[in-house]
Amino acid sequence: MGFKESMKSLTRKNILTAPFMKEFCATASNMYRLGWDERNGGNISLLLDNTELEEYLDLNHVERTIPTGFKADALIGKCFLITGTGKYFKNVEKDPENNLGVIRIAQDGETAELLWGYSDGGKFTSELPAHLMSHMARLSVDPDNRVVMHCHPTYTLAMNFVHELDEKKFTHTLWEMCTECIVVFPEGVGVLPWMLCGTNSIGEATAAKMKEFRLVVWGMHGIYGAGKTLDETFGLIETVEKAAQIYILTMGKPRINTIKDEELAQLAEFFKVNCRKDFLNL
Ligand code: 2HA
Ligand code: ZN
Repeated sequence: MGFKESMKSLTRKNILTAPFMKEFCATASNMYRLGWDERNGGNISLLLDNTELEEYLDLNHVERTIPTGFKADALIGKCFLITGTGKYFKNVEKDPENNLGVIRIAQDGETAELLWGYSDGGKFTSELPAHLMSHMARLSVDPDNRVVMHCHPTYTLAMNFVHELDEKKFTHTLWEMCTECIVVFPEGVGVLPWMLCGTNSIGEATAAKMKEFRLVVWGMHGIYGAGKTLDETFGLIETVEKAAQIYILTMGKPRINTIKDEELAQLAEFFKVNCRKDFLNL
């Protein structure tokens, strides 16, 4: 070990104290508290900054390698903090090292190098294809994207069973339910039909939608969100879930008052957001 390397290892900090780790754990706990992640439901991945990560981990030390089963060449050398397969959001905060892992995409683009975590011999979420493919899609349209988040929010899921799974109609209903919706997700919500989860196919379908939307509903399963920060991504899903809750609570009752499309357009104009005009009926 050279002088520079040994200085680095002497000053290396405990990763459990890292701000990104604390925020990640707090986010998982919040999602659990809201009932979005029963049992092992849901998964989160956060793209890390390698220079920051090096303050906590020796990036030359690989614990083990795990094949991913797909190519992610655009992510070679990039590191992610990501939830483990079969792990419960309920337990993330009290035992991050077992429930989370830090992986780096190896030079071949299809192997994950485990740098930290999954301490009981586990591995990354079964939804790794949807996560990494979504990261690639989002980064291609927004270089600042860092987060992909999946969960099963109750009212959003309930809405899937009683509302048409049509992107325009689904988005329009959400926009109508809360004044803030069109400002928070002006591009709307992408919608996929029910598909087999955990596969490369659902990963590819999700990533295709992610080029256009930061939110993608998985029909009768849950939702994916993407964003620059954990807060932004959580906030997107939280806003959809709130709107879906209002929809379910008012469903089947006479709608005496509604937010009109002209009013939605006024909101978009006033808050200077570029909304999907074709999702409005003007
Ligand atoms: O990993 O939510 O979609 C648990 C899930 C799968
Ligand atoms: Zn799921």
